[in-house]
Amino acid sequence: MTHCILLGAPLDEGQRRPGCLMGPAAYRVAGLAQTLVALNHSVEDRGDVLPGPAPRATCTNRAVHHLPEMLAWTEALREATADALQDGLPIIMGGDHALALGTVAGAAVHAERMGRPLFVLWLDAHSDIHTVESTTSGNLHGTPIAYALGLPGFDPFPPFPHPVPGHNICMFGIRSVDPAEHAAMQAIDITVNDMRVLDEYGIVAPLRGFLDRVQAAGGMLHVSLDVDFLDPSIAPAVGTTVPGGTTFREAHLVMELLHESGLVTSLDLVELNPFLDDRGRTAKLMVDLVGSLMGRKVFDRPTRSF
Ligand code: 6HN
Ligand code: MN
Ligand code: MN
Ligand code: MN
Repeated sequence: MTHCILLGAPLDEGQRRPGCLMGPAAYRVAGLAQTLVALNHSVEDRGDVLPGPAPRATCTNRAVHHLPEMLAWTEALREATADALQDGLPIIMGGDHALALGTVAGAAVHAERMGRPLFVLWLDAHSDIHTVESTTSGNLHGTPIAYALGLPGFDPFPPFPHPVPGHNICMFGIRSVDPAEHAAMQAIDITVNDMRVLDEYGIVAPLRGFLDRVQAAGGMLHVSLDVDFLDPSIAPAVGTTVPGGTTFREAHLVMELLHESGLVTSLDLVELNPFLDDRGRTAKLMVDLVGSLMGRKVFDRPTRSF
């Protein structure tokens, strides 16, 4: 039994399409808490995180928008996530992916306190490794990985607390990478399992390889699940759809393997835009995936099945 702590992060300033701020409400309506309770977990919904007043801040990249708001969210989410980690498993209900600027930082603060290394599993169509300087869209939801790595180019932000080394970060589902992101990843020892890798090897071997490394290092594992990891045909409620995403069965398998590993210590649910949903199906699918991550299975196997 796990103590699950729900944190709402109703931010949508990390991109330009309004709607992600309705995400936490959609997860509550879709029965996230009830799903966890049905799996015998205890649930504490701490409500929505409230950012403090936005500080004055500017940067040289003219494309960047909502920088002061993002600074405020980052600080509030870092504190809320680090606090929640002391009491249980934080599940951050977004909100666009810029929320991970704060949640991964909070996980890093906690991991450092515990004297354990932090690992990050990034389930996304995008690599989100722009800096505040390199982003051409100006949308800061494309930057949290670079921030977590402690890369330069985040001047207005506080330095990332205890940067995560590249070899502790693993990406799955990648199929949209901008030129500056591509260059950044060539220079860093980071595991990029793009769709080419999944097509050739399937999802199991690459994921087990990463989880074995987390286990061997005694690491904490932060999982960041972007709705666009999934194929748009099954998860339409996202502003940045990219064709060729993971299937219903692949995504559930990822969650089941994560459950079996027992390694996950914090979880982001990001980029859900309920305004774009089709009768709640994406919100419900995301809740179902959390169910698999938290131990729901079709059949409990006493021995082996084949
Ligand atoms: N996400 N690379 C594009 C950009 O605007 O920087 C897309 C970012 C998508 C962000 O997946 O959370
Ligand atoms: Mn505190
Ligand atoms: Mn993302
Ligand atoms: Mn994405």
